[in-house]
Amino acid sequence: MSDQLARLKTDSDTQRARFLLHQMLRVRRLEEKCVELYSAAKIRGFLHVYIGEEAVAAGVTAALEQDDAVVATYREHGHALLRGVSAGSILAEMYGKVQGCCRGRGGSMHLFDAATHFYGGNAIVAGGLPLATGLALADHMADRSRVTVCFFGEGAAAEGEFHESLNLAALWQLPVLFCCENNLYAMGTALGRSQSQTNLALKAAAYEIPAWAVDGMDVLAVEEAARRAVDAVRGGSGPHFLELRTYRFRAHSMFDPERYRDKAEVAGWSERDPILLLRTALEARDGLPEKDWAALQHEVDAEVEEAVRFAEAGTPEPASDLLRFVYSEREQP
Ligand SMILES: Cc1ncc(C[n+]2csc(CCOP(=O)(O)OP(=O)(O)O)c2C)c(N)n1
Ligand SMILES: [Mg+2]
Repeated sequence: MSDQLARLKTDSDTQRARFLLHQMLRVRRLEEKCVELYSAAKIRGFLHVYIGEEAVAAGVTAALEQDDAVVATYREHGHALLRGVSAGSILAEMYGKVQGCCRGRGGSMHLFDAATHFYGGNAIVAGGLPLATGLALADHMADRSRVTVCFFGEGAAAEGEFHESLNLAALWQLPVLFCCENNLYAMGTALGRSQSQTNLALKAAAYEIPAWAVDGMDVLAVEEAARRAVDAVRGGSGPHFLELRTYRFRAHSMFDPERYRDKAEVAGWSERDPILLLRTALEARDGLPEKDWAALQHEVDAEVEEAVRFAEAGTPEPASDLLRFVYSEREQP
């Protein structure tokens, strides 16, 4: 019996799984549409999709409360969507329209939305770690019970900011959950070609941070691990670290000839597509009749099509506004 099947025991497990399946599908469809729109030159600039890694964002965000903060990388469309940034404002941002979450000034890599506590969207590898640590420090000093979750790729472990952030978070026992999205490659560099220690949880353990590795293709396992870690962080046990073992099915970005990995390797991982795994487990439990699967797809397609309409109908920022927000517009006292 698969691990997922073993986790689906009761009706409420099945309901929960269907929710997670829906969340993963929303991310998948939105990004498939992004790729299509990019190819049609509707979206420009850089575009890094998360296709294959959806179980990580879906499982972890499902364990959060509304006020919790999230910091992510440039591969962050799904994290933003699942935290409540609407698909319309995400797409409008990529189109460079004022209706985007950053008025079209940030684009794909810099989604940001203070209202949902989604603090980016960071193009600098490891740049999110000190930001998340700072947010957690502020919460700690203000005695707030909020948790900050920081997503980053395994490539970040080679950066000084990773080590500085883990050290200070542990030293000051800050309420932050570090989620390392280990998809085995940093652009074209395999983990073992850049790191002497490839066990990432051990790096966190060196800073006295409780850390464990999770199958990042199994959304139920991710959610369970995230719940445990988030509860511990919220309960005052200091920072925690999850290494989520996953894989991206598509190229690093839209400009990547993928010469560093075999097609057979990608095909092998595709058999563990997180959406396929969960759908199969649900069907085996009679928890997803064909008509429900079709309805789910229909719902997700409708959400994405509506987002495209919203972005297309948006307006570019007038040239006269382009110097706004360089400095604060607040009245000086
Ligand atoms: C400080 C810094 N160095 C280099 C780059 C160029 N760069 C962009 S993405 C990337 C790979 C990062 O890989 P990883 O952290 O594993 O994230 P993934 O893309 O796999 O999600 C690099 C080196 C950058 N953006 N920032
Ligand atoms: Mg990576």
